[in-house]
Amino acid sequence: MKNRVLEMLQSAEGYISGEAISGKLGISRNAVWKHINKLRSEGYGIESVTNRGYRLNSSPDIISAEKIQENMNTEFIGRKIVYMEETDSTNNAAKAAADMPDGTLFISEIQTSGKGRLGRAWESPKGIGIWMSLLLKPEILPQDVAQITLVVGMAAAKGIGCGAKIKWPNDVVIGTKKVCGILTEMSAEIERVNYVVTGIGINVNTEAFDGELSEKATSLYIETGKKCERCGIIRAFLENFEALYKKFLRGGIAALAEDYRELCITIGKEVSVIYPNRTINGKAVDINNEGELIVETETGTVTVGSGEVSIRGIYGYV
Ligand code: BT5
Repeated sequence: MKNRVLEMLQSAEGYISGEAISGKLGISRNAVWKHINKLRSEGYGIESVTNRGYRLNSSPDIISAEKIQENMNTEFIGRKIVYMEETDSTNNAAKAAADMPDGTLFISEIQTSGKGRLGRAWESPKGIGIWMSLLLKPEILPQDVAQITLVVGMAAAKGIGCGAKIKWPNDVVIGTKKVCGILTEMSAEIERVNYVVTGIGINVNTEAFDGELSEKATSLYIETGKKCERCGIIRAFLENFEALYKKFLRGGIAALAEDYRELCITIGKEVSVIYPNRTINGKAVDINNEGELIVETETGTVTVGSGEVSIRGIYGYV
């Protein structure tokens, strides 16, 4: 019934009286008032004026499968969507439902235990970000799965817009700050991938970050001063991802290299490559066909796999 009240507010031009709503829906004025209050508590801005009635001024940024899929032009990516109000981690949710179809999207309003790489935590507050994971079933070798992170990074940078760039291998940044992180996991045997789960976290309407994160994290709201509608970004990501992923499955990273170089902020930069037990400095010059970073150092050229490293610009995070 609450949804029918909402529909009436949405289709009204201007004000609609409580009496008109109660008459049309066959409920009491008091019941209408209760539904209006419930909608307000969900974030709808509903004005009420004596003798005129109610008017819907603003709607909360709600995620729904329907809204994401509205006019979406993908074939299999995001065609099935599992929406959750809350979960520990959308990557875990996807792994627990790995029998679902290739391209299924898992998305949650809040993650209580969002994960970064190497056991790090990913802050995923309610309602203001995009916390989602794609379940993929590619016929590729396990050693090539890390390359999917690069494809996801490209789709995320394109979907986010605002001049977002990729910081190799798994960050998307605006300017010098991280707006999006990617965590790719898999289940595989030696020669065969069972499934891949790639998780994407995008800070959308975060107003400010606390502590350490205020130095290195940003959101679309912080960058643009405007609240953004999350479903549009998700749809743009899914459409970009499917196009890039199909190319990747046909021709590997080599098929995307040109586009990647344009989107990657790391290439051409002086970087520190931080391994668990040592750090090397040099200039990142390119990526190879395996998606590894080629770094020229004083003692020669090294290729860096995405596994256990962090990259820092010599002069800061990027
Ligand atoms: C990542 O790890 O950047 C991967 C993040 C993946 C998150 C998505 S959300 C949906 C899916 N479900 C999950 O549970 N995870 C995925 P890493 O490169 O290790 O970076 C982690 C570091 O980024 C942390 O140690 C913090 O310093 C920083 N960080 C944490 N939360 C952040 C946020 N919301 N925005 C920007 N930086 C953050």
